[in-house]
Amino acid sequence: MAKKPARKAARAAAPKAPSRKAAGRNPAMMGTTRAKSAKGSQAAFFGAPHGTPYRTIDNRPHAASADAVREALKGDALWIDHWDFDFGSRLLPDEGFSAVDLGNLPTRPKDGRGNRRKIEATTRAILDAGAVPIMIGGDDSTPIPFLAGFAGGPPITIVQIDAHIDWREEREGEPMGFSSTMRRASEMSHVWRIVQAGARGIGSARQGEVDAAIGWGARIVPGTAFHRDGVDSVLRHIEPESTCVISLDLDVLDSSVMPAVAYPSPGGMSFLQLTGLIAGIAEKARIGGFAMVEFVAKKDLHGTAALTAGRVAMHVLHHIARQSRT
Ligand SMILES: [Mn+2]
Repeated sequence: MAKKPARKAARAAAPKAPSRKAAGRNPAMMGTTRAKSAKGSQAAFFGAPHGTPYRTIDNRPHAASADAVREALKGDALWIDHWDFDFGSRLLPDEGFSAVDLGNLPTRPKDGRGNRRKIEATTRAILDAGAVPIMIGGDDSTPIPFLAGFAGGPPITIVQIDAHIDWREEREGEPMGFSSTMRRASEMSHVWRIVQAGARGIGSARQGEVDAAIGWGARIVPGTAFHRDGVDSVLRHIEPESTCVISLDLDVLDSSVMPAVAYPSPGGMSFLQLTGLIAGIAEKARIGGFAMVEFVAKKDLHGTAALTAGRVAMHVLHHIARQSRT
């Protein structure tokens, strides 16, 4: 067992270090420094532990997601200047790019309205600072205010990568919950197109929801089509040079690689398929925002799922860094 550091001695040796409370219990996200605003940076992470709850579904299991990802990447972060073989380069460039971690929003499990206000305001503030917002939820209701925060900017294409299409008008009388994410997004005037990749199995959608999505013009590429036709089955729906906001529900990954979600199911994407899709989007268009949701830390087996989720986020950060230099 490792010897515990002598806390009093450490404090005495570094009297000017910020308190543990001020610094946050967890490390900053890999590739970032902690900050209070996104000013002067090109990308900004924040955690959104809770969104809009359903009366009968506990949203608290998602609250630790961002911290679990920060923790899982702690080891890699020490080697951030090493060669990253996924890219054939270093993960991030030497200079000309900086990303910050704004920490976790002070959301509360049952305060849907307040949580939405905080998420939307934070997203907007990051965009106003000229940076790309990166949110780690929370359940899949957290992207609703995240996407709302893009109002007033250029039209966006949402690329929703998810095992479920989330087009319910309401569920349990709640219209802002995680089964209604794309339905609410479709009502936002700045949302120009919705592309939905990876739907599989049975979810909250019935035929009526599928008809509504197709009727609106959502481009739905189910998992079966994605597995058959590859990344191009999705990329063909993305206009060159468009601004894409990626809304990733981690349950799109196969349950064997991502058991740590609320609703794991078989037949999903591999890590390489997902990161290949993200690379394809970054090559053809511009990543204007990224939300990653539905992680459940206590269902993680050995921290491997948190590392998988973290590496997906690092892939996104890599592409954002590249696009901000061109
Ligand atoms: Mn889902």
